[in-house]
Amino acid sequence: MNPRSWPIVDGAPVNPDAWPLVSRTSDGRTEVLNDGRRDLVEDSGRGPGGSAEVWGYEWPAPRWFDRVVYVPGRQDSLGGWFADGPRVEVRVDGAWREVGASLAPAYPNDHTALEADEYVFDFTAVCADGVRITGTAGGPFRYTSIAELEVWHRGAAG
Ligand SMILES: [Ca+2]
Repeated sequence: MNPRSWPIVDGAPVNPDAWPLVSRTSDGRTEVLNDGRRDLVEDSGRGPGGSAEVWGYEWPAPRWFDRVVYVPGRQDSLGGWFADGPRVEVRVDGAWREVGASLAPAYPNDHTALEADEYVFDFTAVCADGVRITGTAGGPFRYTSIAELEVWHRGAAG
């Protein structure tokens, strides 16, 4: 897969050379994560499962960012949401660690989580070469879904 260009809405785009980092996908369309569209979705409905869900990116070199926007997939009563989390983790010097982030709106950890247009995680700026949201898959079919994952550097002090 080729690196994707990053949609520029405002602020500084930090993903011009982002590579997808995912645990499993239904259809292998990882480009859905940062194609700038919210009408195409991917999910983790097939594959081995059983471990933490991961949707994220890695970059060839560290960069600063302070916001992650997660756009969930379609509404579905069988799955697509996180039963816990999702948490934002970053990779610094090869190790993943959770960042303390504010989240708006609050994530309900049930099927109503898919009703929100987006979830915005804000945190003190970090310099990392990877970012991901992670948690346990919810619903009877145990999968999560995604339409877009944006990473921004708003320039907050860090
Ligand atoms: Ca998309």
